[in-house]
Amino acid sequence: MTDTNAPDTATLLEIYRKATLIKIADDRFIELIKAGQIASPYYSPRGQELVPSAISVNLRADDYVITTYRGIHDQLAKGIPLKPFVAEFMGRATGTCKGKGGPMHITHMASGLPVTTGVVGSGLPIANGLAWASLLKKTGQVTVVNFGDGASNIGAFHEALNLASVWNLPVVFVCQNNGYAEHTKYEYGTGARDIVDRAIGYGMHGIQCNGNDVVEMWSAAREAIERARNGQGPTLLEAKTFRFRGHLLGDDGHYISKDIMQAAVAADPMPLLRAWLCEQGHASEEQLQAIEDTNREQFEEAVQFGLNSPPPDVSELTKDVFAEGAGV
Ligand SMILES: Cc1ncc(C[n+]2csc(CCOP(=O)(O)OP(=O)(O)O)c2C)c(N)n1
Ligand SMILES: [Mg+2]
Repeated sequence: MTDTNAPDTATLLEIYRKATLIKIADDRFIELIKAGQIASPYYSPRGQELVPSAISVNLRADDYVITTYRGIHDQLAKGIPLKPFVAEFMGRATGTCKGKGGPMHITHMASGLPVTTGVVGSGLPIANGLAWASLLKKTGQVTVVNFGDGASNIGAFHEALNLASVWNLPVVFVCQNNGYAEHTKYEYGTGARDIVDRAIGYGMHGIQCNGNDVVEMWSAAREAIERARNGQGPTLLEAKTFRFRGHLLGDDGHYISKDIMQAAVAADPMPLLRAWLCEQGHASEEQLQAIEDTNREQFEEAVQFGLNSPPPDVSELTKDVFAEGAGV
């Protein structure tokens, strides 16, 4: 009998494909920024790859994912096309937002990525709006909104959870708890022992999982997404994880103790997943290598596409500012 609480081999390999694509993109963006080929602040998701990879295999193409400045993992996992994605990151005219959004505001409606925002916590009320529209239109879409542990201390988090509960909205609130908000450790800024405990106060279903464990993350996401899809309302899903490269590129991590860092390195989800897939007989070394090679090739094609694309023309400056028909 198939164990419905565990992902099958094809699903696991799809999660691995997404996770390695994120890791490759992360390494390459850092290289390009350091080489002066991209001018941008950069918030690395290294260490958090499995969270959106295991979530998105449970989503429909038309489901929505909202994310933040630390969002390339969420965007790639949802399936944003690589060339316009990289071009947008570089601020080029061929990007998903014609180069006018840049890395902080990458959106792509066709991939179900309507909002990326740098304003901490602001994605949550927007998720409610999208979910409310899906309910009214009876589309069956689910909205997943990603945010950090720090964001759970912002007013918008609490207002959004309350309203989502009252209106029984099809939203999954995914807190990617990486233990830090900028350079502030969780315990210094967060009163709740666990973020998932905050679900109780809003009468909401809550799940906590190890976001770096592929099976735990996949089944937690599946449960939350199915509940939302079946009319059982929202879930607060706390995925415990870690970010290896600090808050933003250039952060030397001096505020993270050696012990914490050592434990995090030992629990790095990427080498662990690779070894586990082989041990469990889901794939051979060669198969996994082939997945990585294909990802690397495709990402590099996208990088070259971006580098060879022009910046937006100055005539674009006043376009796309107001909705058509707004009469301005
Ligand atoms: C409303 C608002 N307040 C403050 C900031 C500055 N800021 C940027 S990131 C950040 C920390 C957020 O931490 P967390 O929610 O844990 O997300 P992580 O960066 O760890 O993914 C802060 C305070 C902001 N962008 N928006
Ligand atoms: Mg955080």
